Parts: sequence; C-alpha cells; structure tokens
Amino acid sequence: MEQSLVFIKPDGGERGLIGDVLARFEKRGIKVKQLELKQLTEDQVTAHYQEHIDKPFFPNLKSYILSGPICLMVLEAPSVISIIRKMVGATNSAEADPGTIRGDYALTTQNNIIHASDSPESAAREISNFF
Ligand code: 3AN
Repeated sequence: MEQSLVFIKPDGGERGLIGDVLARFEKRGIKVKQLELKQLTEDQVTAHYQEHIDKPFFPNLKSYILSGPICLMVLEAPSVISIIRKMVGATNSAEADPGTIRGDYALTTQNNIIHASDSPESAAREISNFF
C-alpha cells in the first residue's frame, strides 16, 4: 500500500471544484485516509515548496497558496503516487491532456489547481509537514 499527499489549491475551493476532484479519486477506487480544509502558514508553504525557494516564480506561488484555504488529503492505494500523477496531468495545464484534472479545470502553470506527491520520499515528507 502506498500513500500520496494531495491538495486542491485555493482557487479550486473557491470555484467549487473540491467535490468533483475528490469524486474522481473515489470512483477510481482510491481510499481517502485524511481530509482537511486548512489555511496554511508561510512556514508550511516554504517547507512544502523547498526545492522552488530560489526560483523567480516562488513569491507568486507562495501568495497563491496562501490566498485561501486548501483542501488537504492523504490518499491510499497500491501505486497511488503514479496513478494520481497521471490523473492530475502535466504541470503546465495548457499542455495537460483533456480528461486529466489540470486538462479539464486549469489553464496555466502556476494556477494548476492541484498538488500531488511525486515520489514516496516526497509523500512522507509532505504528509508529516501537514498532518
Ligand atoms: P508539479 O506540481 O506538477 O509537481 P512542480 O513541483 O514543478 O510541479 O511545481 C510546483 C508548483 O509550482 C506548480 N504546481 C506550480 O503551481 C508552480 N510552478 C512550477 N513551475 C512554475 C513556473 N515555471 N511558473 C510559475 N509557477 C510554477
């Protein structure tokens, strides 16, 4: 069994997309182990995006993630990390395939609606950062 840390970014909640996104995971057969709507602190955002701190887009990314509550979830299934990354689609939503979450609900790289862990090591670090 494997776990992934997923969150729906603030604009997803504002647009009323939490139910649609969660339903995709549940219909696929993925188990919801933890679920919480939460306003992050600056420290949590910085810890989560530590590999991006020196990138030029980091200040905008931080204010985007802090702009409202996010819907955090821990999801579980065999090989769940790669399955969810396929369901989420490319980082640049403009290049995400139709049928993926970003391909259906987002247009840009920054405001790409959802985060999902990219490896078991990231998932463990991200889950302990938030739960
Ligand atoms: P992913 O979320 O697909 O794993 P990462 O880890 O490369 O992508 O990026 C984390 C987040 O940083 C993205 N979800 C996006 O919000 C933002 N981001 C990444 N690259 C850019 C960029 N070139 N310009 C603006 N924002 C970016």
